[in-house]
Amino acid sequence: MDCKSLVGGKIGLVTGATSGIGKSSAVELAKLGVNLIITGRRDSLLRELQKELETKYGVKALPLKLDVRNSGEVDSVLGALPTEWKDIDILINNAGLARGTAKVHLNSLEEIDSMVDTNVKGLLYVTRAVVPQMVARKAEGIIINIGSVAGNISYGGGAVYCGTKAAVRYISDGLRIDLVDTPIRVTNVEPGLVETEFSIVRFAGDRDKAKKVYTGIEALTPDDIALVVAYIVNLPKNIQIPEIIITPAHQADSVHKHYE
Ligand code: NDP
Ligand code: 8X3
Repeated sequence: MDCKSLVGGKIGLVTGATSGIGKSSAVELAKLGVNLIITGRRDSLLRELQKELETKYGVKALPLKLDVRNSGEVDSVLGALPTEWKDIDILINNAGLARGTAKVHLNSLEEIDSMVDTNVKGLLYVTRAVVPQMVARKAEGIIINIGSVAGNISYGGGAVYCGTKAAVRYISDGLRIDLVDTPIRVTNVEPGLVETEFSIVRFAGDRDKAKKVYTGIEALTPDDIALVVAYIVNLPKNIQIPEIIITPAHQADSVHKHYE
């Protein structure tokens, strides 16, 4: 455990920990000595990560198969946590996705539902399952929502995704206001291009198409975002960062990017 950690021994919950930003964030938090509830739909990847966190970083990890779109599952799984895992202090609302690049009036119902249900409703379901116990315990909690630069400026072919991330930004702001009389801090982390499975999911498994998104530009890595997540989590308790935008050097916002 890092001896400068202010959060060693605390309990964190990361949604979407099977891949990308969520997985890297779990690793960085484990380096700070945080015991971790790791969630996602792909059970075998959760178990692999559990092993890595426990053996490499010496923290405890609890893998929980959880689809954030399913409110009943969120309530029953997170409502039945073993006693030693109930007092969650750190919540990383990360699970999310984009589907396709169709014009908004041509998006399929499945694309619309999966983005809205995961990125907006799922985040709200997890928040309502976790935050009340933080408030009741007067915990010095920290909530990080993974938004996006796409939530600040919309782009063609991404209206639904951008709309969901704008919602995440406004939900983060509202949550921060609702918790202003508590010690809990809320940060909306807004990354630009990060090379993860994100584009593979967006393009329904077409890896060549996904690769092109990051060809000619040095994208961020999920580890880059995880460093920022760990930095925020490990700040002294009087410091709150309401939002933070992180882009590669050659990206100015969700629209302006320079490809070599
Ligand atoms: P990945 O596809 O690599 O990871 C997405 C994670 O979300 C996976 O662990 C996946 O787990 C999980 N997830 C998706 N749907 C669900 C669901 N219904 N229930 C539970 N977990 C789910 O992408 P990223 O790491 O890039 O994405 C993480 C977050 O970062 C997302 O919110 C994304 O919008 C945001 N973001 C990404 C950027 C990028 O350029 N990559 C930029 C800005 C923001 P599983 O499939 O196992 O359920
Ligand atoms: C993903 C970043 O710019 O591809 O949230 O929309 S972007």
